[in-house]
Amino acid sequence: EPTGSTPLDAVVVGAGFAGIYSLYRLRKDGLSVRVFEAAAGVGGVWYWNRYPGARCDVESVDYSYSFDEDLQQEWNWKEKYATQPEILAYMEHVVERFDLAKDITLNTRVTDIVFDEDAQLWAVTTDTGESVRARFVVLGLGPLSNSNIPNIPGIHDFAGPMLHTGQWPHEPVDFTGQRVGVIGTGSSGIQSIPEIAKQAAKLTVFQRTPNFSVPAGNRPLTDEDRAAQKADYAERRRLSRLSGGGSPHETHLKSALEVSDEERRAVYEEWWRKGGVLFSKAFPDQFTSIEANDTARDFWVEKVRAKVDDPKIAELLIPTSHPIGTKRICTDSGYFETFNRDNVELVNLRESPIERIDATGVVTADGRHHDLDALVLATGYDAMTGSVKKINIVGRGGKTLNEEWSGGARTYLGLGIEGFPNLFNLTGPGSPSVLANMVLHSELHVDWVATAIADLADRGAVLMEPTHDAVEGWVEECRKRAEGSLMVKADSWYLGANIPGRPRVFMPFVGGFGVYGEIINKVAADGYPGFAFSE
Ligand code: NA7
Repeated sequence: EPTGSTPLDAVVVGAGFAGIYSLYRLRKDGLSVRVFEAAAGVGGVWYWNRYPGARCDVESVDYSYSFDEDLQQEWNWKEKYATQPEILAYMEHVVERFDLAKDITLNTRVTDIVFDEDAQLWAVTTDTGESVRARFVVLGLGPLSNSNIPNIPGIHDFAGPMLHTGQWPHEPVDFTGQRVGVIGTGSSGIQSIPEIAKQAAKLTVFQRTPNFSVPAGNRPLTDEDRAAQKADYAERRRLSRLSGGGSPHETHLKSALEVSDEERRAVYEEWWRKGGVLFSKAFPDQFTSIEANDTARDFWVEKVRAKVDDPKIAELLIPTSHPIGTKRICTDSGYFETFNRDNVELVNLRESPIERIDATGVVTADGRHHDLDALVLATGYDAMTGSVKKINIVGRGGKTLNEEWSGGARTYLGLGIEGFPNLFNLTGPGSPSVLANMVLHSELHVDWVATAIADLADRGAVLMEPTHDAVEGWVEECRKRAEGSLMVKADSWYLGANIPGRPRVFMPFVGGFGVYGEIINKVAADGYPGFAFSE
């Protein structure tokens, strides 16, 4: 766009759940909007994460948009926990249903976002050479979108296919007859390992840190299930918005330490049956009291020991490095049982770290060469800030966002950044996004931003940005809340601890999705204390 032509109202970066809804909502509010998406299709992480077994750990009925009643009544989820292809199909359906594609430019990566102080506009440049100007920038980059490729000596010498779970090829990968290695036992490893084991001639799992995982309890949904869910949707959404994690579930009323052993056991059994991440939310003090947390851990350990035939392997699979739930608890379908198979070997990297990778496999410190035809990297992400940092974002006074965040991410309410007026970072640091249902969280953020944009016009202002004190206050609030919980006791990606050299700052707001929503909506209702406005 030549300088001088009419600027857009808003540029949205990313066409995942947050970006798609941003386009829908801002366009509905009468704004001119363009979305840029680096991938060849919409979907964000659900476009990329095509690894076998990829599935959401939030129930499909909850992990879907609430903004349109007809949409939520008409869409039929097939399973309790949707697979990646089903979620992607849903997102494509939403784009088509609301005629969004015409404002989405695919195959286009935003490289620079630079604030022009004289024009009071953002200049957005892409890798296809396009340049546009806009009053507002909405970053919907996703907190888990920048793959972490570990810096293992020789990794690029591997001659066979090397696949990161978050950049999986589109053509289905067939491991039949192959010797496959998987590095990493986080959610992505734990979901893909059972599926790969079924195909491969031999599967070697390279485990540095074991993880807690609970059976998903997935099942197909019947017509009756769907009818019941839909009849109750309004109430389900209401409870979800008040809840800690964005799903309609409440913990037991009493502490894990107040109830009898029998009752505690019964409660854990019930939540184990409910499946997955919910297990860390059976009692209200599981994240604040290590004694309470230990009761959940003991129950979990007993369950896992019963699943694994070889007691020595069972012990290797039991985490000792962090309290249960302080890294996002994983959700599986037969993960621990997979280690009972003859074609699966667990390599304990704590005892014998990876020394190097060569053309034909992985060499561990004990001198073993693990021969491999294919290597899967389930090694996670430079989380929460990784994708933001890849873009050259320059705010007031020529200061880059990377400079602003060099000591760790700093935001006000997880939405505004000091010195970056009219730029909103969705579902990132300072928000509870990664601890919550990302779809409802995206809606919460986008609705807040849309309201703020409308309110800005109403007060006759052009720019809004958080004050220094407001950012300081929010950073401190997030720090205090995190330190009051057990969440800081794990070397997790919440802290950036998985990426060498990153400052250790606990990034998410741990006070709960409902509490967070109340805080940000009250700020809006009170006229945006903590934001400065200018004309
Ligand atoms: P995670 O949870 O970050 O897991 C990454 C795994 O990869 C974890 O087991 C790491 O071990 C391991 N890893 C990373 N680098 C290495 C090296 N260099 N050597 C050996 N092992 C390594 O990523 P996921 O993709 O599984 O899940 C991300 C989120 O997506 C998940 O929490 C859900 O919310 C959805 P470590 O623990 O660092 O010792």
